[in-house]
Amino acid sequence: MTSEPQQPSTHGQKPVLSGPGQDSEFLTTTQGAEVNDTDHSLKAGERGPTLLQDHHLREKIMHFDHERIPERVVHARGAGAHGTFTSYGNAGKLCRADFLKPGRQTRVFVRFSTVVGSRGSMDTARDTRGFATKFYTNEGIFDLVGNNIPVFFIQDGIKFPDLVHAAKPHPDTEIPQAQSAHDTFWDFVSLHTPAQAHVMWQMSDRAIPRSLRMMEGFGVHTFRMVNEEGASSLVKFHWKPKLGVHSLAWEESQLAAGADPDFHRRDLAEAIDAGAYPEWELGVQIFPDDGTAVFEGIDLLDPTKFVPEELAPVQPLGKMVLDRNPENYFAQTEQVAFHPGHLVPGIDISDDPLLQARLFSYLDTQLTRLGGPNFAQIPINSPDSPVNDMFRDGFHQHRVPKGIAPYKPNSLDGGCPYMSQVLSGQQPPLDFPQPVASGKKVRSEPASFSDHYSQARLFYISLSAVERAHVQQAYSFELGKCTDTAIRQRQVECLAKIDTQLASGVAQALGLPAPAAVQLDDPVASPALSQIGKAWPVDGRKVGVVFNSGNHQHVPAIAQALAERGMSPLLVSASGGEVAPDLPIDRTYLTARSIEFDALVLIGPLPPAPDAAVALDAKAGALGAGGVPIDPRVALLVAEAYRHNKAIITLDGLSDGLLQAVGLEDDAPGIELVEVDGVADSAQQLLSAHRAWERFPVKD
Ligand code: HDD
Repeated sequence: MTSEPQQPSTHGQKPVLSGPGQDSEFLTTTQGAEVNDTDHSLKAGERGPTLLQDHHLREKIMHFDHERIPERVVHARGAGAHGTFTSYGNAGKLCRADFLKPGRQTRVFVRFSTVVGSRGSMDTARDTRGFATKFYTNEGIFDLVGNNIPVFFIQDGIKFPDLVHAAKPHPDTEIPQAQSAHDTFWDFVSLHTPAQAHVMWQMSDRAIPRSLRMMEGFGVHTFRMVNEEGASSLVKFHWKPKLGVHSLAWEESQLAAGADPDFHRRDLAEAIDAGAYPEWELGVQIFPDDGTAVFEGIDLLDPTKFVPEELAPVQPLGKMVLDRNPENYFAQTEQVAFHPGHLVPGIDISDDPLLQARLFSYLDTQLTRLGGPNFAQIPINSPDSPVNDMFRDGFHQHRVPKGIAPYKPNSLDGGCPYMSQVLSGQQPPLDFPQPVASGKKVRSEPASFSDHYSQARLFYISLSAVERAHVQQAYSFELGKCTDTAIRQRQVECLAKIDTQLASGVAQALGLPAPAAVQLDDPVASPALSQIGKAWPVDGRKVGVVFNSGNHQHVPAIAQALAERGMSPLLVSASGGEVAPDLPIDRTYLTARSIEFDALVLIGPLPPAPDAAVALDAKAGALGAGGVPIDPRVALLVAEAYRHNKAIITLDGLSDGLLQAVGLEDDAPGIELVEVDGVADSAQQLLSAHRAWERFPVKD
């Protein structure tokens, strides 16, 4: 290794990157002393032992040894982004929070996450996704710490360690990573049946999102909103993505786990870089606060229950746009600390026993994770509003508080700081004076908490046939990975209480007898729960334009037309380089995999297999024109896109017969043969439905 040339000191110049910890032009120790060699340790002679007196060596290694902090016990794997929330200004009658007033714009930071996997696990695991938003309002931080599924596994926070111990890898082998397809998970959820509703969502396509940009978010619990007059309503929070809710195919999510474990975080970062800023509307379902906390027979304090949108429509309150990637993963995405108890005046909690336990857990966990009680001083956690908390000292104290009387009441610091009401006079109290039920101390739950199946059924019957087929496959896969027959059997019996056909289909896949039929209710379906059958914007959708070195003349026009409609064209050819100045080839046949593309545009003739080594990788032995084998990597790319119901567009006169050559039908749904100037229209129209679901019809 060679040293960088040592330059003479020219004090006073600004370094290229400047800021706290980066404000010297020269490398220094943490004590600010300049360093003139960071490549060689100080030794007693060139071939001699290293000297303990080398402070730079010791300090550098000491800091490196402590670079890692404990990962989150759950939600360890995440991706974040900065953005802005703009209020629609229509919450006046409902909520006094300042950030919901007309014209308010509030800085936000969002962290999306998987739940079960370690920090380095794959993005595309079948799992619930965390959707946590920090609003830096001018009345303090408001954290909305939700998930992409509106119901939870358990009803009481005291069960959280049991749930997480069951879902995490087995404690003896630490296998499997980031998966629920194993004995302990299914052992727990088949015994602790309040989990059945959440597990139903988890076995649906919701648990394998196509993109973090295409997920709904839910506050899950019922919260309280209080207006200027002190009147209270109960609410449930919803995030609605502008791009709609879309998912991967199960096989895609497994392929991505190997081919691109960073699939979701890459998608988010690239979309923001490309200016395809993800957007969500924040909305609330509103329920009267009549003292019952029950709406249309649904217990609003039971976090395993949701309220169908048809019964309580989601009222939009504002829009969030994420338009800036984090500057530093560790400083921001890793160190951000959320807490459901970070609330602002006008937003309050309910008596949901899961929420109550969370209020303790999130502060507590940061003490270990962020090393002490001063984590609110870490820049990503600092409020934009003024702070005067009277807290003193502790690990990692960055403030230098003045005065001698950090206690109340005091006269020595002029009685400062004052209490909020003293300054604002007329405001209603910050704590909502909710009447509290009196009674005996008990460890029990209300009778309404004992319905564990009706909402799992409601969700299932609201899905389209193809979505229900995916659910059945997911249960069959996951239980197929369980080794204990009694656990499989028990879960199939739970399914019989949800849907007879589902239970018998899964039983058949597992080679188990169909469970005894159970009398089931016929709830009214909630069409809002299905992801299929609507048209959505195509912003940031990735279209692979596949061609061969010799046939690129139409590529610039096609790429431009796709980009003009907001899609992201990715050019794929036999080898790297440029198609035109500033139009690089993004992927080669070696680096491309079908999972990355929402649609393919194929420009023939596609190339023959280049050599025997590549042919060895072949999964499809397709023949091109004249009986020459087509490059098997391209054949595989096209075959996978076809199998995953993706749009495939071929060019009239250029790609005729190409699909048949790789053994596929060129008149199947979602396959179009068009002129060059029709490619973008065709891609937009096909992608607006996400996938060509009719390609492989499923019996209803
Ligand atoms: Fe939790 C993290 C969401 C129940 C204890 N949770 C965490 C994160 C999300 C959620 C999105 C990641 C935040 C981030 O990105 O840093 N959790 C939920 C939802 C729940 C829920 C929607 C139910 C409705 N959680 C829950 C319970 C407990 C916890 C019942 C404990 C009693 N959750 C934690 C935690 C974590 C956490 C251990 C890990 C890291 C952290 O808090 O900061 O305290």
